[in-house]
Amino acid sequence: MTEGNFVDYVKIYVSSGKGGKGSTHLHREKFIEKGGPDGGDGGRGGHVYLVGNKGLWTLFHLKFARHIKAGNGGDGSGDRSTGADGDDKYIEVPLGTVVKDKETGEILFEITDEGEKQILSRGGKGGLGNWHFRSSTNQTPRYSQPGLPGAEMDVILELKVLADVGLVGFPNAGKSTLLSVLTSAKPKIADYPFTTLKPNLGIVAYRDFQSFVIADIPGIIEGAAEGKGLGHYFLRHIERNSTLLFLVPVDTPDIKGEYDILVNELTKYNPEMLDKERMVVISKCDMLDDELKAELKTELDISFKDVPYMFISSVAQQGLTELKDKLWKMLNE
Ligand SMILES: Nc1nc2c(ncn2[C@@H]2O[C@H](COP(=O)(O)OP(=O)(O)OP(=O)(O)O)[C@@H](O)[C@H]2O)c(=O)[nH]1
Ligand SMILES: [Mg+2]
Repeated sequence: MTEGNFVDYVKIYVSSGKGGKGSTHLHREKFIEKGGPDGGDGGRGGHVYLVGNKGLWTLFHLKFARHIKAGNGGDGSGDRSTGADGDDKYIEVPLGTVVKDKETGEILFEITDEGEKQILSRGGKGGLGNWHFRSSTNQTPRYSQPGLPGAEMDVILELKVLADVGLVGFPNAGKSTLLSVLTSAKPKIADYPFTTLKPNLGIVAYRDFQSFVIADIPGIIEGAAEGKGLGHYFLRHIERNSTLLFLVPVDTPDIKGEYDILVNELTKYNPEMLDKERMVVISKCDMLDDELKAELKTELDISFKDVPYMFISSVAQQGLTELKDKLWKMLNE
């Protein structure tokens, strides 16, 4: 995935197909002088459907799909033949996609299950052919119904649950590096603050074909709530995550102090952020030898009494399996 693949909101315009015309046809055959009406019905216009796909995690694939249009129904014809139905369109969306009418803001429905199919825009009905209108008083009706028009609408698709785990940390803490070693995402990594400007998502493949999603967001600094750094508006991307992973580099002079600043900024953004499961990861621990690590551990055991913490190194690949195991446990508790 590339920089900024985190799309949880798209506007699209959909239109279903119009129904085909019913046919006004009179039967003709050699030696039969007066054939009856035999005009067939028009086919129905194509529907536009939304379909749940658990392999999708964002609405990124729809970012540039401005107009999605289903096919028109075919016209009916003689010999009572019905026109073909218009081609249906299937829009695949991640589970947790909420559909709203753009005009009214009304929630239309939500896709929550794999393979769940709902009609977003219904195709117009095909018209009836003249065959239907024959009667005792009119043996040869010369009229039929036109097809009904399709429906057009602007809709908003919004994703409720984007990622399971959100990474929180100061700039340069190693968030993007961690994402790159846990997932196949390739975010930009560099030795300067604010390398990440837009959120990135990655999928962690876990044992037995399970998976969960991690979101890497820009770094947060003290005063973010007042607009310092990149501000904190992008916290909305992790607002709905169930678990927050706080990253503090091992060479930070006051590890607990930095963690407290992060927690404080999150609280200022939305106090409910603190209701989530939390874990602290001390990153870049390859910079520390075992002796120093043991010393630090004694200190941190006291500072982090109420929240679990662990050491990792993305570069030296230390603690990564343990981290995945712990996250998986937290997510499934
Ligand atoms: N020694 C060491 N360096 C690391 C480790 N992880 C990341 N780094 C380095 O730390 C620097 C910052 O890494 P990033 O992953 O870009 O940090 P970030 O938290 O995403 O930074 P922003 O996007 O600016 O918020 C880079 O130079 C990385 O190479 C690690 O495990 N060990
Ligand atoms: Mg980054």
